[in-house]
Amino acid sequence: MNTSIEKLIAAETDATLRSIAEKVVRKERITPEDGLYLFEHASLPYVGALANFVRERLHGNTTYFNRNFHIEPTNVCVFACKFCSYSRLYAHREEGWELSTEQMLDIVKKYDGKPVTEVHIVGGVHPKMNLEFFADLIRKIRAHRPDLHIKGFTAVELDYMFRKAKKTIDEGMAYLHEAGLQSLPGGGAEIFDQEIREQICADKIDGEGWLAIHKAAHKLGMHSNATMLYGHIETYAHRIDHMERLRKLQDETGGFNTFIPLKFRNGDNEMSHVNELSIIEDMRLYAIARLYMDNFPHLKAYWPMLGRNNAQLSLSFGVNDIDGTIDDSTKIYSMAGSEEQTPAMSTAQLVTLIKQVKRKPVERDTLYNEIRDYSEIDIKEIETNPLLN
Ligand code: V47
Ligand code: SF4
Repeated sequence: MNTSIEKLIAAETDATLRSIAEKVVRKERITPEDGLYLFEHASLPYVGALANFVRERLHGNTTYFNRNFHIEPTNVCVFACKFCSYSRLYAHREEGWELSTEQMLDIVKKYDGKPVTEVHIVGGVHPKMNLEFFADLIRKIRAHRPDLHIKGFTAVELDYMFRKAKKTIDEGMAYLHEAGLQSLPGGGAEIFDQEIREQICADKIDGEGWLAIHKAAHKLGMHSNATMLYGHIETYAHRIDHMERLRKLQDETGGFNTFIPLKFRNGDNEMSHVNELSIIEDMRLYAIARLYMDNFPHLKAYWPMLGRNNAQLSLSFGVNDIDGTIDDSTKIYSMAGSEEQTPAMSTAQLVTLIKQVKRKPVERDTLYNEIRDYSEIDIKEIETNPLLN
């Protein structure tokens, strides 16, 4: 056993915290009660060291990033989530944006010849952008750039599209998969507990509906991510309930790649009166998530939301993935008050960020196939070689 972990456990005076840590070391699953106990009683250094132990057992120092860009087709949305700073109601759609298929293809074409591997498509739920509209968009992107992995649409968008098209979840998912949709992002999950949902996002798909959409995608062999919006009005028990439901589905399907906690940002939305959490609480959450989500291979800190410095810090608290280059192609977080007002990082910047904390930067594709290990490549070479930067 790792002696520093043995010492950490031996020095702990709380017997419950000691027994939870022993389970982690033995690779035994921790229970919902254990998870709650960690949130209520564990210090940041304690859960941090344990999470780092698990992270290194799974991935060593490897820290993944990808080269990606987003397309946000619209911020017009039929829903009215209280935490959302980004959407504009359909009645006020003149204040928002609506991209045509041609405009979205122009965004894709901007990356011709550039070594991006993924396009992430997510936006508001616009009543006129239906299943056929998006199937057509996906087919056109694939025809133009077959090597680009298309990760698109939250379960909220999909649920709405399928209902409007009068398709079952299985039929709708198969239809988009056939058109070329390859995986699903993790958005829309928020907090599964219905009482919390009623207060923050009453009118959209419920937790069980979200899980059913991801299950249908997994059944087709597609992979997906899962998010959790934390740090608003939820309790520790709600976080555990959320992670437990995800862990159960993952036991069944194995289709999730990564778990992405999303910190609630309070800029310019109907929940602006709710204070944002401290960085200590953020890091404790990442660490406990790493310990709890034992069947999720990856834990991602999404830097446009957390800020690049905090994302870098999270690499010591269980996180092994910091998403991608983004290229200033998303507005969800800048509009919610994130310090990242124009989120874009070059490969050299991402690599530097990871190297500064003595981790190994590895570019991945959406499915975590390794594309390139950057640990031995000089930063100057990355900066000057257009294929690398
Ligand atoms: O579902 C909206 C969140 C999500 C706020 O799968 C907010 O790789 C914090 O799904 N404060 C959409 N969060 C983004 C998303 C995502 C992002 C990055 C990577 C992946 C992936 C998926 O954004 C929404 C909601 O939970 N969100 N407003 C806010 N004020
Ligand atoms: Fe619409 Fe998504 Fe914003 Fe909710 S979070 S209002 S579903 S864009």
